[in-house]
Amino acid sequence: MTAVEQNLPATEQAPKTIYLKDYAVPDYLIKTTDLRFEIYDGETVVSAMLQLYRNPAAAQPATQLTLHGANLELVSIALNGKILGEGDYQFGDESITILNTPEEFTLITITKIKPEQNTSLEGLYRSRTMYCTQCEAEGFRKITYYLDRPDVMSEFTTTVVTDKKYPVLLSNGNLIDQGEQENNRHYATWHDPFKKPAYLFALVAGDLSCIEDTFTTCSGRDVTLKIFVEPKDLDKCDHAMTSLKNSMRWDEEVYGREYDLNIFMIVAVDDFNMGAMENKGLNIFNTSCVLAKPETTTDAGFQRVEGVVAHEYFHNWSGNRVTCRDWFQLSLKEGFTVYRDSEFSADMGSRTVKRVEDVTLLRTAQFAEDAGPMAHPIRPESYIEISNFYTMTVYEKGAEVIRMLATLLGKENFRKGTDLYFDRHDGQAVTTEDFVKALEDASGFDLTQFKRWYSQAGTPRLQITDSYDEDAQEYSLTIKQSCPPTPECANKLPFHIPVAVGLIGSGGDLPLALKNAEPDFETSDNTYKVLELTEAEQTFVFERVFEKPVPSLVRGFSAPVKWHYDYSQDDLVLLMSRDSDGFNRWEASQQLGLHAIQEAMVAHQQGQSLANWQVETALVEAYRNVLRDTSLDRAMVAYMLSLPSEAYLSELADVIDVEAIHCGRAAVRKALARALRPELETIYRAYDHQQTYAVTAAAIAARSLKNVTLGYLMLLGDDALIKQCESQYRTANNMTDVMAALTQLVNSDAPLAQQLATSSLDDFYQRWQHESLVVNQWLSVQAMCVLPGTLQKVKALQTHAAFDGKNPNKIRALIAGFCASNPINFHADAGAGYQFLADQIIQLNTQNPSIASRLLTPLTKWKKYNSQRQSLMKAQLERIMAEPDLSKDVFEVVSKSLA
Ligand code: B3K
Ligand code: ZN
Repeated sequence: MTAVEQNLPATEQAPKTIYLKDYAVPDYLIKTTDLRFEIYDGETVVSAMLQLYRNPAAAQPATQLTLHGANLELVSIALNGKILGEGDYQFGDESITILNTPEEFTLITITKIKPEQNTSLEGLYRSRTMYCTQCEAEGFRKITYYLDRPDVMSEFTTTVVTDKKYPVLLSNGNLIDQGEQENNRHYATWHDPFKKPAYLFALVAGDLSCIEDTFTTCSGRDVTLKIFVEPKDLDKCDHAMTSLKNSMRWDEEVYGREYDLNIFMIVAVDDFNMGAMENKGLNIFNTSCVLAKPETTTDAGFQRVEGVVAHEYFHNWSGNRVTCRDWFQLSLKEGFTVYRDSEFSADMGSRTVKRVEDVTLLRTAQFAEDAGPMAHPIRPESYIEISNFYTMTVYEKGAEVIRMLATLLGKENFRKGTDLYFDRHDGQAVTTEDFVKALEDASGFDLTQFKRWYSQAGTPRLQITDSYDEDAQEYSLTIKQSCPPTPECANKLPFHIPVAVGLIGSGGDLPLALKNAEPDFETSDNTYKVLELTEAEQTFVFERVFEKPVPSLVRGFSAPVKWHYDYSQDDLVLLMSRDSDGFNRWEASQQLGLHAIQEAMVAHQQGQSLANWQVETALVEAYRNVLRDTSLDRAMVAYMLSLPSEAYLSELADVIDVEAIHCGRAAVRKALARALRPELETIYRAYDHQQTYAVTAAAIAARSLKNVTLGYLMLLGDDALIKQCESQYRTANNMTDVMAALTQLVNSDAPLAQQLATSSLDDFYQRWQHESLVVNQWLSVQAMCVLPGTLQKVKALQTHAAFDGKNPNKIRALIAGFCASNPINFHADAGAGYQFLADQIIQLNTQNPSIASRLLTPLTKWKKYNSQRQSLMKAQLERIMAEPDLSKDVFEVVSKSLA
């Protein structure tokens, strides 16, 4: 029963929904914000002096002011120097309203907060030895009374006063004063010359060490760069610093964006709800996204550091200089910035590999979100709790939407558009409409229809058919688009979709001449064409096609869609070896693999044993060719060899058959391992395990392929191979190879592997127990073990010294590792996994609502399972729903899932 159904008094009723259509400009604006933080053990006193004035753009001159505020103890409040009494203001739900406010005034509030007790990790809180903040989206209201909305931008001056046991005192902007006080205390004052919304405010106080460097900007200014960490982590900052400098240079070269302050700081904290935060001049990072060194960090970890450092740095322009008018516009900064960081990573490493990784994430996690109860457009129309909308859709699909704009406009026009956008809106809080308008104005393109990508949720489907007229030498592609209904909209209008294509003939790519088309001046490559699909159904005719081609469709995944064309196995084998689009070679390998797995799944569903499952010779030969093709990028070989994941197979299914997916996929992998053993062993043996570790694209690629082959070989259960794997675990000089070997030992059911897994896990913990981020890897490898009995182990690990139920990284490693990344075990044992997850949510609901709500994701998918699982999952959602004091975060996700 919901709060509404229970007839509760108004204050306890269901939390209220906020709508985009209700947006109104703020009544007051804040010229300057002067903050003073007196931090004492157990309590912090915050004094805020705000210069307020009526917003000339408001519909009517306001005579009262409502400020946001949550969990604050008000000490005093004064308007223009006069202390206000109880009749001068009223408290509301997370707010205070000051009555009879004049045109312009100074408001001074003094409040007390308790950072030590703040387990939500929003606002000012304590992480291990330091104090830090997280204000986006609405955390600033937990610090002081304020207009905590992004369209109120103010100039901040911040003084932090603490005991000297916290020697480092930081905030946004430039240090303008510092000094000593009585009682062994000291202070620092920072001033940020750039107006900003409160969500970009940051403060740090702690005993921190730093590495320092400088960057000379394109106009010749020297910028000091500092990365602050706990002293023990000082040896793990170099990669982040290099990534930062590369990002700064790249943003100058690719977008013409120069950094604007004389100092840029990053602080790493252990307890952090997400990856990092782009506070002006003072980024605060989860340690997992800053710290990296070969002995402790995997290649994926190194790449994550590079990507997140770049992402947060790029926000300085896409987010900070030009910010969001309201939170419905979140994708304005997030989609654009993800697109920017993804292009940066593509330029730093391998473009095709990065694209494969991004698309894999998109079509497992984002497509699943689009198909579930929380589906929303990249610009949502409503929300209950904005924290729930930092989603795959807003971020990753948002980035795909920007990518499509770049594809449609072409490189030059896109850059003209972004230049105009930054120039026109510098210092403003704007909307996605403003962004698109700038691109239209700069390029002359009409993006009216394209804007449906911002307002319609759901993943469009493309049904593609073709015909070849040999006499006319014409080849036609007919594309039909549709989009399934989502909670906010049943009938979708056609999208404007760029469909990049090529045609493959017997000698490779064919030249493309589109019938009745304007000559294309921009592309020099006449074998690649972007078709613009705008109708529900459209036919594109190519002329002078001298042989029947195999189409290479949606090249580079040019649009976030699910597409289907009826390829034969031979077509796919051809594309896999001959397509000039590297992404589509991989795509063909995935479709081949998918067919093979689906066959095995059917056999499993029919009760056949998969013990000696065989795959078709053509498939084996296709993979053999890939393994032998030394011209191919090793990373691409690794990805081609990695069959579609269980998550992707689940996303594709109408009803998810957990066991069939797991067993079918495993059977195909094992069949390939048996058939390709000599080639796999050759690659594995050829790898030089003693070479010096490097994080170059080539070295990462070589490790990745070697470890994929190890994964296949370990399926054979052969003692010699198992010993080889254990030897890799023991002797590797880097964490990528150590973890790869450990993962294989842990997941193999061969008795020898199990025995070695136990000893290796013990050894690993002994060795790394003092490195928190490494311990997280140890937790997740166990949580993700596919063998039976994992839930019991996870429960036991919750009481292990390695686990800390308050630390989001540990929760993600152990709890999410099991519930979100171990389907075969999460869905086993008559719902024990579901109950376990619900227990965790109930516990976290009050402690850290935003983490609780994120953890819920696997249960929200309940309608995709068979009826028995559906009822077990639903029962747990209902159990959560019945809890008293449900946070807005959890309430929104559970109620929408049950609707
Ligand atoms: N902007 C932050 C995310 C804040 C999430 C608040 N719940 C990090 C980022 O996207 O760069
Ligand atoms: Zn971001």
